[in-house]
Amino acid sequence: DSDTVLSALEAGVLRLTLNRPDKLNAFNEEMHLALRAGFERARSDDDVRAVMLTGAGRGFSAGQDLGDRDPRKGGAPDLGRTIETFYNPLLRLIRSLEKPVVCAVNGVAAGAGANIAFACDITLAARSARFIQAFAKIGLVPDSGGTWSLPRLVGEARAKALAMTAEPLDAETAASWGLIWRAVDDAALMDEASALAVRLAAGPTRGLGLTKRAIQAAATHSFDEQLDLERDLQREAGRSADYAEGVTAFLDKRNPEFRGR
Ligand code: T3D
Repeated sequence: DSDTVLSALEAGVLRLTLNRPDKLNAFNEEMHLALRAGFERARSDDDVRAVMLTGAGRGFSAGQDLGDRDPRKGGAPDLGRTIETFYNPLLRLIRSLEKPVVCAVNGVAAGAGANIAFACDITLAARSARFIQAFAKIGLVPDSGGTWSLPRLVGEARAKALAMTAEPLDAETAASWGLIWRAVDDAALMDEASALAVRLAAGPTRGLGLTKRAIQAAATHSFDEQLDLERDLQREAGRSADYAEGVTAFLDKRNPEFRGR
C-alpha cells in the first residue's frame, strides 16, 4: 500500500487524499497508481456510494511531478505514453464512475491538478485556492481533459486565455465562471465538502449515477438523441429499489431511506 494517497471509507464516502504535501501533491507514478486504485475500488465496492477527493497540506495538486521530467537527468519520456498510461485512465475512471465525485480543492491546483478538479462532478474550492493552466509555462498543452472541459465550462475565449497565459484564477472567479460549484471560506471547506459527500452517499446512487451519465452524454448528443437517452435511463431508474422507496416515502410523508440499489 502506498501512503501517497490516503484512503478512508466512512458513511458511504470514500475519501481520497492526495498526500505528497512537500511537492504540493504533484503526481509521480506511485501516486497515480494509488489514486487509480482508489477510483477502481469506488467502482467495484457497493459500500462506496460517493467519493471525495482532496489534498493534504497547502496545495490540492501541482500536476505532474517535474522532478521526474528533468531532461538533464534523462527524464524526457514519451509524454504521449505517460498520458495514455497514467492520466487518461484516471480521467476516464472519474468520468465513468456512476457515483458522485466531490472534489474539495484545498489550495493551489495547477496543470493536471486543475483539470482533474474540473473533471469531478461537484467541485468546491477554498477561497484562497487558485487554478492555473500551468502547461503553457513549460511548453505543454493542457491535458487531463482540459481542452475538452475548459471551452465547455467557460467558452472558447476564456479557455484560450487561461490556457495560453497560465494566469492564476482565484476560486471566486472560477465559481462565477462556472468552472466549479462553489468557493467557500478556507476553514469551512472540509466540513462543507464532507457534508455534501455524506448527503450524496445517502442518496439514490443508481439515479444519481444515471443522471451523471445523461448530463455528460449531452456534450456529444443532439436534442433528439438526448431525449431518447433520458427515456432509456428513466426506464432503468424506474426499476430501482430506491425509486420505489422514494415514492413510498413521499406518499407516507416520511424521509426516504435509500440503499443505493
Ligand atoms: O509529464 C507528463 O507526463 C505530461 C503530463 C503533464 C501534466 C502536468 O500537470 S504538466 C504541469 C506541471 N505542473 C506545473 O508546471 C506546476 C509547477 N508548479 C508551480 O508552478 C508552482 O509550484 C505552483 C504555482 C503550483 C505553486 O507555487 P508556490 O509558490 O505556491 O509553491 P512553490 O514554492 O513553487 O512549490 C512548493 C514546493 O513544491 C517546491 O519544493 P521546495 O522548493 O519547497 O523543495 C516546489 O518545487 C514543489 N513543487 C511544486 N510543483 C511541483 C513541485 N515539485 C515537482 N513538481 C511539481 N509540479
